[in-house]
Amino acid sequence: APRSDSAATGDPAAAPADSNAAHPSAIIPRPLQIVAGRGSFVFDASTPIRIKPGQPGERRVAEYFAQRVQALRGFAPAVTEAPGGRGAVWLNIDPNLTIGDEAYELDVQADTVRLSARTEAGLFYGAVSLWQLATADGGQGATRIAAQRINDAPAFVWRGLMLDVARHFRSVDEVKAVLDQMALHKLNTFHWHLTDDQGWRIEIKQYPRLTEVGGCRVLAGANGRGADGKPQQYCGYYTQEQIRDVVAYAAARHITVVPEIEMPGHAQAAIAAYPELAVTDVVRKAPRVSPDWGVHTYLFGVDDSTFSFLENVLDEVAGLFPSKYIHIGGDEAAKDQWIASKQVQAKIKSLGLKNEMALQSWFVGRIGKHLQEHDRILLGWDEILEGGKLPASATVMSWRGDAGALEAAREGHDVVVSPDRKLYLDYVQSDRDDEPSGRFPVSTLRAFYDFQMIPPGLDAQQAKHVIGGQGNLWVEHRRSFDLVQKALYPRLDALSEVVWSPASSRDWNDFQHRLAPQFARYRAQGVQASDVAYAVDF
Ligand code: TNX
Repeated sequence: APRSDSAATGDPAAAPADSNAAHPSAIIPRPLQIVAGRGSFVFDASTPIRIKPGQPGERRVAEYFAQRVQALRGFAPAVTEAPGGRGAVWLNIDPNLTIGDEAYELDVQADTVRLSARTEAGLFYGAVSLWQLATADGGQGATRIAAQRINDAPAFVWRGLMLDVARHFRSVDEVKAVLDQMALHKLNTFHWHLTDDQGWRIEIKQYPRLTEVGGCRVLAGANGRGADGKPQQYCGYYTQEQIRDVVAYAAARHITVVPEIEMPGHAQAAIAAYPELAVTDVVRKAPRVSPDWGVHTYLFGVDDSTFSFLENVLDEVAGLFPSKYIHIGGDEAAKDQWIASKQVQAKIKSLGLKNEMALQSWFVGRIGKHLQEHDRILLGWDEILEGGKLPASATVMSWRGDAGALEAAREGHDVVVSPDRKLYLDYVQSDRDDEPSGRFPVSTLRAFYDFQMIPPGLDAQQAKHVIGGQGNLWVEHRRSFDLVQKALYPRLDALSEVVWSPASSRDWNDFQHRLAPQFARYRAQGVQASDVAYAVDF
């Protein structure tokens, strides 16, 4: 957007006239309630952010806000504990407020802005909203924010995004860039898909081969050979120090990182590293880490030594991730190897179980018990419901349509909805020629936006078990970070509104208007959003 020199100097008298007029509230996700006021607040380089003395929570939020403002408007407002004065932005954490954990109140008037919350998280979300209002014109220097009063609180406590880093590895900086955007969309749960057939991406001190061997794969395509005829090997994993760094970076943005360690299926990379973990009377030689995607046959065995391995891994994982949930996968465990194994069949018999499905249920129960000893909650894909009774505290992530969500909620389990086709981010967004590769059919921004969080068929009591939703980005088709970003944005905007805003307040037309300033923000931040999706839906 063009800017005048006087605006860039931050002189309030010369500040642009109501630049927000076209977007009276350029906030995504849409707040619960907005009441328009009169006039506008001049926000410029001389606007102080006032906090109370001895309030580290207010200071952290103020400094985060000031940095975000600097990145887009080119000036960093001063954070001060000095009282009094007009023309300031006041931050206030007040434990006596009677609003929700993540709620905030933002009151923009012509002479002051007051932002209040009961918790630091609430204040953080209010600051994100204020930042969006203050950056709606896409320009630099001084701006004006239309007077308004906002009351806001999220509809769901689990507002998630899953990133698969197993099929294609992403660096720590790239993961942090995704966390930055999650925070600016008020998403609070990052589900990190760390292991799969195509790669084991987390350092486990007791089992170094998991990353030495399991962290490398030969890429499929051209028989996995490069121009020189040699196999094209590529490796990547996170050290435990890097994991701690990412967890802290996320926590500073009010995001919990939930790790996923896949079992009993999607285990080929682990078995390539330690073939003794396999069903050893069926798998007689170590496979290689899968160069190809699809559903593979390698399953963990079910003898005590394999459980010791899994428990040791989970113990290290629990030490790295403070999240109360630990995701154990559970999806797509084709039972062929268990069926073919005499050892496994003998185990099924000795446990008095009916079949392989029941064995998987027993497996999940055993791991759940171990996690419970660490005071953690087992989370898994909806297959964990099959074959027997799931431990009461286990939480289900439903992906195969609504069926898993309905069953879980009816049985009294908490459930996070993330149905394939609806909230998956690996589908293409258009059928245009310049659409990057991805899965078919087309999943448009509009379809994403129209998603209904509560599957039809639940009564009010059961519906309370739907604790939230999440978008899942699988990356079989997304080898580069550019492609990852184009898959994420702007569908992340739609997702954030689906999980934060009540269904009754969602409005597609209004959302489209708010996307225009959002694209300006993406451009200013160097985020590679997909303008294909934007163009198609407009
Ligand atoms: C199924 S969704 C999977 C993933 C794949 C995805 C897309 C789910 C729980 N499992 O392993 O990446 O399809 O191909």
